[in-house]
Amino acid sequence: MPVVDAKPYQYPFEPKTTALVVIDMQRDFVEPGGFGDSLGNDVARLTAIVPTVAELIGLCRRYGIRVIHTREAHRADLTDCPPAKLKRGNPALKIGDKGAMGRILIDGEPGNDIVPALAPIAGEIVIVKPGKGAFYATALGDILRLQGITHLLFAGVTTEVCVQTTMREANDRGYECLLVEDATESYFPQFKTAALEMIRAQGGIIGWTATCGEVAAALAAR
Ligand code: TIU
Repeated sequence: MPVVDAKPYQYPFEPKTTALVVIDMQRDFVEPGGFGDSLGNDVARLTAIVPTVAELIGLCRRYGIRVIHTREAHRADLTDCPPAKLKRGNPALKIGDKGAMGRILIDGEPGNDIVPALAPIAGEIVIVKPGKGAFYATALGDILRLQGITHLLFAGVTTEVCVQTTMREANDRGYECLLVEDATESYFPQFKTAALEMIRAQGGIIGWTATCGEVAAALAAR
């Protein structure tokens, strides 16, 4: 069985019962003109991790680890968007407004797509989620249970918002969770550092962290 030299201690996992969850690697967060940009963020930090996320996805595909993608998205009529979420942050462009890549954070709009370099392939599940967590109001929990998944590797953006929320949801549901450190990013470097530290503190209170290279080494050595 592969064993990752992770923090705070070793993380053994069986590829057949493990899934990689790639959170919200969408143009809306990673490219200029999307939702992240409209909230006043510099998206360059997020764009920079695309090659590492691509490497991790390729690795998982090669070793038979199921790859699941998520997208944060709302229905065109916004009936699944709480008014509080719509108003929050007083953004330059609100959810549903027309931006440079179509309507902001709306399912089916160009900006809502996963970036081309990380596009899902046939057979990979895409979870469309209205919240920050991927378990809220989605079929993710049922899918993982039916597929016999017990271990989850996490990548994507942003570390302290959708990634951490989903990892906490997964931890409460009994999954053994590992966040791939260099395949996740935040608009705020200090928030990424803090999120990684709080996840693995107290003996891995939420889960483990390791680099993409450390996951690759575990898979190569098994
Ligand atoms: N704003 C921010 O940091 N993140 C989000 O709104 N969504 C996700 O993290 N995907």
